[in-house]
Amino acid sequence: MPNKIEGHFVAKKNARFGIVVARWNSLITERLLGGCVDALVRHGVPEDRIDSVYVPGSFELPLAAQKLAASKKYAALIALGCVIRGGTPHFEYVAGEATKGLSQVALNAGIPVAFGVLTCDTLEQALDRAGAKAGNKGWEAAMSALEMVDLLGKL
Ligand code: DLZ
Repeated sequence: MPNKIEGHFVAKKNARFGIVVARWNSLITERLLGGCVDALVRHGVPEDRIDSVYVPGSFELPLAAQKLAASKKYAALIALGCVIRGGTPHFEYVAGEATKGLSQVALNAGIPVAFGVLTCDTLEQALDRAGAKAGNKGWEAAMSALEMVDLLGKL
């Protein structure tokens, strides 16, 4: 049997988490933030070890995440946003840049940057993924941050 190395959903002692939240579509992103904080706290992260930073829209998430990563204060970052398709190509640009930028921050800084950005066709789809029918993507992003912090500590 190969050695199996995996992360668990546990809060590392003294680990600090930074959440970057887009204000655009705040009806959704506030719910994502609620789910995200709830997941972290329920898994043992004290609230005073969680910082939330607000940016105007999802396009700005990577820059704020980069600045937080550079501070070296955080075990992981979690980016929360909601991009809803409209009648213009804005959707592709905003969602694409947020995705690329956030993954670059993670690779450059060497810390997990969980992707909690919804990319939906409609507000209804977004609501479903922000605490209604399809769970809460903010919660899921927090869980992946916890798992990755634990995993990286073992590698
Ligand atoms: C401009 C814009 C548009 C059209 N749509 C969204 C969206 O669905 N979700 C989101 O988070 N942000 C959107 N924005 C704002 C951009 O992310 C950005 O804040 C502005 O273009 C200013 O740089």
